[in-house]
Amino acid sequence: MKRILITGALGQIGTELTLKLREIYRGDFVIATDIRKNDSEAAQNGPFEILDVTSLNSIIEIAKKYKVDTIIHLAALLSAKAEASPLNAWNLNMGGLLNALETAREMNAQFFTPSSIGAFGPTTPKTLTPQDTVMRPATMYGVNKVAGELLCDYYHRKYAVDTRGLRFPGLISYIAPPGGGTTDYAVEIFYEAINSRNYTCYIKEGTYMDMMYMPDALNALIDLMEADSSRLTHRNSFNVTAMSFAPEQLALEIRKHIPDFEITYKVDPIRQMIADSWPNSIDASAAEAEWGFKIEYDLAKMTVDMIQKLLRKGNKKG
Ligand code: VAH
Repeated sequence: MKRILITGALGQIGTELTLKLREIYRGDFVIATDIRKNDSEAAQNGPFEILDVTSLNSIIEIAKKYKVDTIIHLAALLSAKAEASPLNAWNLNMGGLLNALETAREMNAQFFTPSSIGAFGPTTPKTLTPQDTVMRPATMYGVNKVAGELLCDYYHRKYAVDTRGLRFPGLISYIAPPGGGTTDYAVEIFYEAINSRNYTCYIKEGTYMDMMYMPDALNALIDLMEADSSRLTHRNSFNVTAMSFAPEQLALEIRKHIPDFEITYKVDPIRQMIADSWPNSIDASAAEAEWGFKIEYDLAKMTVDMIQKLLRKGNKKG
């Protein structure tokens, strides 16, 4: 029986992952942790601990208390917040990751942490970005992600920790909103389309970025963690994607369901700089070949589901 510790469990990925893992495995063996508690189901319907991942003793203490054999490390600052506060980002994104890896080594635990398309930079081939290519990111978040991938591979090579990771694209979800990312517009737009029929987008027209609906992201994470280790040539981390679109294409898809929806633009230069440094589309063939990565939601199917679920939820954030 898996005993899973999730850090950053009340964030965009963690909130839904915690609930899904408690459905798949016995709920009392999925320990959610975050820097503070909230009233979300993830914090209420199973074991929860306050955890600051920058404290090695704290994470080891919780791991030993629950005898964990799997660590899913999600606690991190996303790209825009990291660019606004680079030293804090280094401390949390790298210090927290090192502590989580040290804990996995001590507990002989399997380990997952997400990388991102943010690990690529302006000199990376922009179309169908290969699994193995130039990675010289122009942001602190990207530096953290590349260094994180290398650190996870190091812990696998040197200490035989079973580390695995995914280079996630922008993730779109209706349960917990993202916080401080560059791709957040692709989530905010749905709330505003329903609320006010208008969205002012901070990313300019024609800016393509890879995206994925959260159900596909969670399935990819679980499929990777359950994949036969002997099949993995790569580990940290796999390119995965479901779609690539620019803001105007998402707006067009939303207008098929909300005909009077209007998008306007007020570009945020920092997040535009970040987006411009990332690929337009990435190649996920290594993930498909090595562990059978597949997706269920394309842009049309995701848009229908997002609007239906937000209307049913009453369109409140969080
Ligand atoms: C961000 N949502 O925007 C995250 C993600 C690829 C984007 O890493 O920072």
